[in-house]
Amino acid sequence: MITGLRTFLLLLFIAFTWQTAHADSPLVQYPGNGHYYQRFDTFKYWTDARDYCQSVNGHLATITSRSEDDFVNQNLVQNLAQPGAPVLLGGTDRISEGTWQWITGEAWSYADWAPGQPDNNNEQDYLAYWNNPTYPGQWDDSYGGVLLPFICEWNWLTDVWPTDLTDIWWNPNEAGWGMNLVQTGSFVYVTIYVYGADGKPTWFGGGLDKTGAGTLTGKLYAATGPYFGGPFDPNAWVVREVGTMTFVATTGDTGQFTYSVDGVPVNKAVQRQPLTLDNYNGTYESIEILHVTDCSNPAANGDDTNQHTVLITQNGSAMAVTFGTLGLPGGSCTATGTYSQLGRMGQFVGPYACPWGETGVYALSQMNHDYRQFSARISKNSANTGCKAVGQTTGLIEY
Ligand SMILES: [Ca+2]
Ligand SMILES: [Ca+2]
Ligand SMILES: [Ca+2]
Repeated sequence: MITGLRTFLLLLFIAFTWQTAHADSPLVQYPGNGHYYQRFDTFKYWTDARDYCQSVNGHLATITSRSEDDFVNQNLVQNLAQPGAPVLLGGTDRISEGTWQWITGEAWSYADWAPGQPDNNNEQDYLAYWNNPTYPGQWDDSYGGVLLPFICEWNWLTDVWPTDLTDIWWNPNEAGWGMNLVQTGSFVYVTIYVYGADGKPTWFGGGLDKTGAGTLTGKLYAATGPYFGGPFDPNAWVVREVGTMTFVATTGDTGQFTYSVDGVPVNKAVQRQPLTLDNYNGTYESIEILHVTDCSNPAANGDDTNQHTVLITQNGSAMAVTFGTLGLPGGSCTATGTYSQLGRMGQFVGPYACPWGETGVYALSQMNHDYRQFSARISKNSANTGCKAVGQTTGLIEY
């Protein structure tokens, strides 16, 4: 009995902390610079938070003025963030102790340290809103090895989670129903095909608008109309609002879809439905835009644009990607690994090696192929230089 109660309380506690841990803030825009900000309450280490913001095409927030500071603090931190949990920002002094830098390269011209901070207590190198009621809105140097909430910043709304959700989505354990998403810009049209209480085919539709990074919301509609076997009488078409829907993209390939029809709530985990494997075999003229961090030689950090010839050989899920680096001796590097695909989007990951001895891990995600070109997000981690490159690439097939 005691054990049962304890288990119940433990489960209750887990459920409670899980829920609060995912109460991400809404997306807010600061009129002063037009930028967008969102607080994420899935706790991460600073480097993982930095990588996450990059993966959704933003950056850990940089606070470069009193007014930006006040806006972000008042809308995302004070009385809003989880009590006692510092909120990570995109500043660090890990390269040179005491020399604080923004990860974007913006000038360090403004700071709002709490009294006594930064104190580098036991090697603190990462900037955070302290979220301490004694020092409301002020900053602390915090730890890289503690899981904390964080704030991403985007310069443009079109940058906020720029995944193209267009695909057929389903739950692989529930074959027989599904939904189509068709995205243009930050708008997504949804068609859900399910079954009514009578077991007959039923579909709902409506539009979703982006309301946060990876979050879209909208109204859901049902329609009745003339029998398909007869003449189409437009006056017989009747549309009725039945509820609301929310799609939360948990990754580029998975999401949580919540909707209601006349008060009946539905909550489903969905993912892109596997259709076929695209054929990437070919030689491409490719451009990649990379953001490079963590190099043991700090001078190698920064933004990088490269033009490559990329050779892709593919046999089913076995894939090799050879990428040349213009201006470097020794020719090209080759990554050998596995390709997989859900719906329209593929991914590849494998170790790479170069003739000059460099090795590392090369990954492409959100790969999209449309006959003569491909696009993908790219990440490349060098075992030799420590450099981590994250960015985007596109390639046009060569004749
Ligand atoms: Ca900023
Ligand atoms: Ca420090
Ligand atoms: Ca400190």
